Amino acid sequence: MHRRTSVLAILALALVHFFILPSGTASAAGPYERGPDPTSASVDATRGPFAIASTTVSRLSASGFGGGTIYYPTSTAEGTFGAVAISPGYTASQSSIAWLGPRIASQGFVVITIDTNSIYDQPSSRGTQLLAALDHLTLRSTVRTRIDSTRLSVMGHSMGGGGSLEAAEDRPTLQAAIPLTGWNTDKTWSGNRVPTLVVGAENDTIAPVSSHSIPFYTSLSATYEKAYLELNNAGHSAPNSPNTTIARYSISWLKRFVDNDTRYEQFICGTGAGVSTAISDYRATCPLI
Ligand code: 856
Repeated sequence: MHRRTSVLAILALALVHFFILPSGTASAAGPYERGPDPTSASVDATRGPFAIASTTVSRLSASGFGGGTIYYPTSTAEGTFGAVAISPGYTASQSSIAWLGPRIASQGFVVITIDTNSIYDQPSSRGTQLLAALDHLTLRSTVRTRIDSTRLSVMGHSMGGGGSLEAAEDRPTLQAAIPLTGWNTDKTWSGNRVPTLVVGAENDTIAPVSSHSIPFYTSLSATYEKAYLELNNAGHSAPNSPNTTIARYSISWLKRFVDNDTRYEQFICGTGAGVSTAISDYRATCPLI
């Protein structure tokens, strides 16, 4: 190749991988960033930019949890993805939190919604089962090669949310935890080092924010990233159907802490963060530590 042509080719290649800043210096995008630059509309959307597929994990094939459904981006063009395991609440099955599977996977995560061994399992057991589901994802699942096993996270509803706090405290290498209207008799989570977004519902009478989500949030160490999102006028079952506010803040939290994607910080700590008629309270460790 002519020297002038090869210089141009190298410049063009560099531009694919680097952003040119106003200062004239170039900086690499985070290596785990996936998908296009987000917008307020894209974090609210019912589907993200990735095409997805799903595969079933039968109860018989599962070890340490009750089986589930894996939702995953079909593309392998951007490398591996972070992963999320999600537990339902007391007496509920994965169907109760199914909407979160495709909603989060289409933003660029491998997601497993689980059934628990028993629908009566308590939060500590649900925490252990979330970790077993992550182990299944990374070690045994048919999609294991699509997953970055160093970038894992947990979510759950009610007793499943209480379980997500248990899982985070038990496995501090997790990158994010999101209890959704979480329920747990344990209100002391100062030992949790995992960036945690606590989502409460203002009118919840099963896990009242005054005795669950707010004490959870307050007990978390300010040494680690945390946020409290309270859904205005909402009840305990808000996480059981598609909810734009839950999606927006959960996706942003997972992107920021599982993918180390600072493009999403605007939705956690920007001027508009927590400002909505759908939000009755919002607190976070802003600016992020
Ligand atoms: C949907 C958690 C004393 O505790 C309760 O009454 C209670 C009820 C329900 C849940 C829960 O996980 O609900 C999610 O089943 C605690």
